[in-house]
Parts: sequence; C-alpha cells; structure tokens
Amino acid sequence: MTQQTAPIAIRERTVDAFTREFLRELNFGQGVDVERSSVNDRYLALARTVRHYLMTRWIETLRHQWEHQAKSVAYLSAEYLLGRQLDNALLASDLTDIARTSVESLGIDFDELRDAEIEPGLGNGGLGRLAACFVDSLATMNIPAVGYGIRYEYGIFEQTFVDGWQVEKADDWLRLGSPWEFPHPEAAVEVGFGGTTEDHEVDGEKRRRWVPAWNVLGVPYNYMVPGYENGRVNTLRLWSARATHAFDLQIFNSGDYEEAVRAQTFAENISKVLYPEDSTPQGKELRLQQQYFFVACSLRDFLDRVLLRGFDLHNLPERVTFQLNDTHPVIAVPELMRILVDERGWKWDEAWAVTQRVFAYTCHTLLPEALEVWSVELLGRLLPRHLEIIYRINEEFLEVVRTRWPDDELRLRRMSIIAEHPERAVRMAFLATVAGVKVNGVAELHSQLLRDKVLADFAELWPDKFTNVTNGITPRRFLKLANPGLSDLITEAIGDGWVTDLDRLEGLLPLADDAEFRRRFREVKAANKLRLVDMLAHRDGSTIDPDTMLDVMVKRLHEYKRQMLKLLHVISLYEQVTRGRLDIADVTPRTFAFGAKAAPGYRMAKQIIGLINAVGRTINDEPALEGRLRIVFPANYNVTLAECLIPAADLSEQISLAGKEASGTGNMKFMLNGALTIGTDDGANVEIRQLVGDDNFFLFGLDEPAVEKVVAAGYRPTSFYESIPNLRHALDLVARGTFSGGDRSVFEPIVSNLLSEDRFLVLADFQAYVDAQARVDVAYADTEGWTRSAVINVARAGFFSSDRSMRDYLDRIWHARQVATRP
Ligand code: T68
Repeated sequence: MTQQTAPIAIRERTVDAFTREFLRELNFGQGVDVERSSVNDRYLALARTVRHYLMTRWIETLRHQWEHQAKSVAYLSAEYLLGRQLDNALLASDLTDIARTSVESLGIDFDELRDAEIEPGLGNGGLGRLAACFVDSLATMNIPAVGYGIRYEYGIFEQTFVDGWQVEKADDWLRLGSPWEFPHPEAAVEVGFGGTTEDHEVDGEKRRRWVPAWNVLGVPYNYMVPGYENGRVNTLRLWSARATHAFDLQIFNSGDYEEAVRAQTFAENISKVLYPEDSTPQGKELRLQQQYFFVACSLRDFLDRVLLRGFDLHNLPERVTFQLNDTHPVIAVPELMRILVDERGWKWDEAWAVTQRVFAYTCHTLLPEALEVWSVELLGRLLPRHLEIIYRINEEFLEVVRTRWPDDELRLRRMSIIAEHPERAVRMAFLATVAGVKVNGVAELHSQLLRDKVLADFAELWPDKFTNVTNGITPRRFLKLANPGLSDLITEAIGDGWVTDLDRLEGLLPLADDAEFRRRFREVKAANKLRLVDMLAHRDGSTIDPDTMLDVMVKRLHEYKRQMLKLLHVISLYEQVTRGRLDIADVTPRTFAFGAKAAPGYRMAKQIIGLINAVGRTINDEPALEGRLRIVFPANYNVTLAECLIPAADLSEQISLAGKEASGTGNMKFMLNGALTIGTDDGANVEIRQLVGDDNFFLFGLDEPAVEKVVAAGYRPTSFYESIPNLRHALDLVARGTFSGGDRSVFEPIVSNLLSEDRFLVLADFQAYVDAQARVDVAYADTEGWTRSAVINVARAGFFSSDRSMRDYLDRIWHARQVATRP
C-alpha cells in the first residue's frame, strides 16, 4: 500500500457553500437548471449534496477502522426497514437548517423535497426496523460495526384497498433513482449453488469439497449509516445478485441465447423481492437461496478484509461477532465451517472451536410455526456440502446430549437439529443455539419463555448460554425527527443531552406536576394531530377529527396481535348506541386508527382487514355517531406514516395474547411520544408497565400462566359468547352480514373461527378489555391527570433507547469496545 492521502477537506458549513454544491449537483448531476428542474431532480441533488458532507467522515471512519482492527460487530440480517434517509442524514450531520435556508433561498419548497423520497422498505416489520435502529445506535455510539443484508429490488409490497380488501402492488422503490447507495461491482464475490460433494487430495491429505453446479455474483451496495453528530459514518452493505459472466458465456457460446438470458434472470431473481411473510415463513426455495446468498457474500467479504492484513483466523473471535438476526442468516454457521475445513484445510475440531465463538443468535418469536425449518431434501439439493456439515454438527452435538443424559431417547429426538416429522428437516433455531456463544430473547418475558419452553432442553444443558436483551428504538428517528415539537419542549426543559443519553428524560418527572408544562405538552400533541390530519387528507383523502381521542393500533396484521379484539370493542359500541342501549353522549369521542399489512397468503388476516374497512364504512356513515366514533385505516402503513401517526396518538393498543408477542417495539415508540398504553402482560409491555407504574398503564387480560391454564383445561370460546351479551351482539352483527350488505358468507370465516377455535383467546379477554377501555375513558376525562401520566410515560422511556440495547449486547454478548473515530 502506498501512503494514504488525507480525504478531501470537510466542506464549508455555510448556506452559500451548500447552495453552490446543490446547484452543481443539479446542473452536473441531473443536467438541469433550477427553473426547469423537477421535484425529483431537486430531491436527488439535495440528497447528493448532503451525502458529500458525510463523505469525508465515512472515509475517515473506514480508514480508522482499518488501522485499528478493533473487534467489530457484523450484524447479519435479511431485513432492514430503514425509513427515509434524507431527514436522518440531515439530522446526523446537523445540516437541516442550512439545507432549508439554502433551498428556500432558491424559491424551492424544502418540505416538498423531503416528501419526494420513497422509503426503502427492505423489511416486514419489527425485526427489520429493529435492525435499522441498531445500526443507527452502533454508529452513534462509535462502535465498529457493519450491517450485512440484501438489496431487494422490490421491498415490502405497497398496500392498497379495493372495496376495502387488501391488494398488493410491487414496491418499485428504486424507480426514481437511489442517491444513498454506492455500488461496488469491482468488489463482487461469487457464490455457489447446487452440485455435488466429493473427496479429493491436497498435499497427500484427504479433503472434502463442494462442486457447485452454478454460481451467482454478489455485488455490494454500500449505504452510509451516520452517527448522530459524532463524525462517524458506519457502513451498511447490502448485496445484489447478478449472473456471473463466465456462466453466461458458457451457455451463450453453445448458441443458446434464450438459455443464457434465462440464467441471468435466475441469478437476478435472488435479490429481486423481499418475502412478505412475517412470522410464518413459507419454506420456499428462493428464500433459502436469498439467505445463503447474502450470508456467503458477507462472510467472504469480512474474512477477505481481515485476511488482507495477514490476520490469523484462529483469532477470529477477538475480531468479530456475527450477530444472527433470527434464524434467517443461520446458514452462515455451516458456511464458515466449510470455509475453514474445506477451503483452508483446518481440522474439524479446530474449526468448530472458532465457529462456536463467533456467532450469537437473537430469537424474535414464540410462535411454533414461526420457527424456521428447511427440508433435508431442499437443503441437500441446494447446498449439499452444508447439509453434510450440519449432519456432522448434529452427530457431535447429540453425543454431548447422550453423555449428559444417557438412555434418554426422547430427549435426543426432541433436541436433534434434524427433525424427523412430518419430513426430515433442519431446525434452524436449534442449529443457531448449538453454534451460538449466546442466545438472546428480545424482552424479559420472552427470554424467560425461551428458557422455560421453546428451548428448555438447551437451557438445561447450557444455562449460561441464554440471556436477554430487551429491544429498543432510536430516539433520533422516533423522537427528534418524528416529533420536533416535543423534542423542542424537552430540550427547553432539560437540555439536549437526551438525544444520545435517553435516561436523561427522567429529568422530566417533576414537570409532570407542573401545570404550565402540561399545557404546553398538550399543545404539542394537538399540533401533532393537526399535522396528521393534514397528512391523511393528502395521502388518503380521509378526514379525522383532531378534537377526539386518537386510539391507535398499528402493526402487522396477525391473529395473535388481536386486531379483532379492538374491532369487537368498536362494533360493540356501535351496536349499543344504534340499539339505544347506550347514550352517545356518554361515549368518549374517539378516532380508532388502524394500520396493518397482511402477508399476501394469510387469508384470515386479509379477511380481518376487509372487516375493519367494512365496519369503518358503516360507522363512519352512521349519523348517530357523527363526531363521536370514527375508524380510519390508512393504506400502506410504513415507517414514514408511523413517524406522523405515533406522535399524534393518545392511546397505544398493545393487546396481543400474553406469551405471544416476543417484545414489540411500537409499544416503546408510543410511550416515548407520550401516549398511554392499553395492553396485556406481554413482551416489553411488562417492562413498560414496571417503569411507569400501574396508575399510568391500562393493564388487562389473562397473563401467560393463566393462558396456559385456560388452554390446558380445554378452552371453549362459546362459553364466553353465551355469557357476555355485548360480545354476542357484536359477533351476531358480523354474522348477520350487517357490514357486508346483508351477505352472511363474506365474514363467516372470521366468526366461525372465533366461535370454534379462537386460538388467541379473543373472546376470553373481551370483557377484561372492555372494562379496561372504560377505565381509559374515565382517565381521559381528567385532562390534567391524563397529561400527567403521558409526561411520566415519556420521562420513563429512557430505558427503551436502542443505545441501551446496544450497551447490553456489548456487555452480555459482543464484548467489543467503543472506538473514537478521531483519536
Ligand atoms: C418481531 N418479529 C416480533 N418478524 O414479532 C416482535 N419473521 O415482537 C419484536 O418486537 C420484533 O420482531 C423485534 O424483535 C418480526 O418482525 C418478522 O418480521 C419476520 C420476517 C420474516 C420471517 C419471519
């Protein structure tokens, strides 16, 4: 290497300099002048201008990282739900005011440019958004880290409603250009698929090797991950699949043009589209291809980097932890073994000793159907060598089990990485648990249930392997950016240190008793509601009344999350008012907001969406409810909408069946923005309630042990239907076709499911929920008391910063250190 030159100087941070740069980008980047530029031209020029300011820091960070070779975190995640980039980049580089002034001096509407950005929706929900929060915190905390993932050409589908039913549209997020990415085709790596395995000899020694049938190229696209005002920019490296030239040519030369094109399409399909299934992976071949593709690229990339420095891979655990975000990247375990044993000629035990110390596994679920398994048939066909390696890992692991528990056949079968029924399949969560240094759940309750139930045998074998790291959210995006009004109020009260040290929000506690502060807090909430009214009017043409309580349930649609419970409450209110059993004057005016995407193949979830919209049409048209009760269900809930909706909310609905929601992170976002929670004792709700106290949280419903009991005793939903008149009336309305123009068949599957199976105990928790909602009404009527509770919620939210999550990962799992970018 020749001596490095210093990166070009940081650009002048003045409006004039910014404007010059912006115009240059417009002229030379977009090839237009200001007068004739489109909104998109201007957005792209603005994005590139901001990017330039971050560039020096990025180069410096990379150089520093290279020089120090400190222990890094490599976060492996199939999903990153990033949200819009421009605002965040402006915030991190403290350029928002300069950029606004500059752009407005040219007569351009700054906010219009911000709104022009299409958010990269490269994730399904909580898991992907968590990854995005974590990389933000890692950068802000000066931790050497890289995020690895997939650059899907199409992200999570765009949801539209046709007659109230969900219809999916492809999310062509790259269509207007993508100013935040840096492709590096020269750094592409090759990944094999299929083929066979064979023995061969190297220097007289017998070795195994994999002869893939075809290869695919992985082209890295780098994204900046700027730390908040700390001069650090980490890297997110997403892989895009291309056909290898060698492969193309081979076929092409044989004269088969169509076949050559087909091969190209095959390769490029790998990173074409994000699978929209959350919680219930479908076991599709392409998905396994995606998983192996990004993991193989990422390992190769990381190892090449350290090897360039003459690094001895035996010391790899001192250099990196590969954090596995759920089981999606777990195929990295046999891949690393293959590299060490087959390619580098290590002894098996030597390789396993290293492998076992570099991976750590985060589990995000409790639903049995969400635990990924890959059939042996498919794995053997696509990755034959990996399957052999998994078998060997399993053999040696079962030996450990046998030694500890001799003659316990049942246990062996229970713990085997290979399941035998209904088909032979690899249990990825078990593989991850066997290979990981640590296994963590994402909230206290979840980690406890992992130890006690889902992975109980493993916890008995290796109690120290199991730990908890409660999820968190980044206060930069979810308070500072999303809620400027509240941010300013907080900063005025306690200074701005909270942005990187969220525990400082505790300083707001005394202000909960300050009438003037509460008044201003309400003013902020009211302004946020007006902002939402505006946004919804433009976006969906829907109207909401900002003077009503805003009661919000936004999250993926899943039966365990129980959107139906909230809907039944609304239907019941409607039923009671229209039948004259309840005086509308006694009902607290509320706007019920829903936001939810259903996995395209999840029929019940789509039915529920149809029903929410149908009920919405009916009650929104009911004159008796005018100005009192209203449903809004904006289509295509995403990060951008969340940033507007959450700051406006009064009430946060976190009503999953206890023991099913691993953590939840939406619950934390609402709390941080001063909404009160109505919730079950589930996931991180438990920790929220402990922090705010029972007076500032509306708890209801069965807890997890009670759920177990009810189920064990043989749950009968009809007993609740029969004994609770309001529940019966509400369900009957649906059954009679009230919301489907008299057609009883439309929503019949929902009703019959609730009355026969009701797997998630909606009916069992109905009365408790309604009672809790009555307590909400009483509390809301006391405006000062409600605001006091809201302030306490904000003040206690410090624990839920993703910075704290990162500290916990560092202390409990990674043992990496913060490294200042500039010495
Ligand atoms: C969520 N999981 C949990 N999965 O449901 C939630 N699954 O409780 C938790 O707060 C969050 O993870 C973060 O820990 C998911 O979001 C998925 O999105 C998913 C995607 C593909 C396959 C399976």
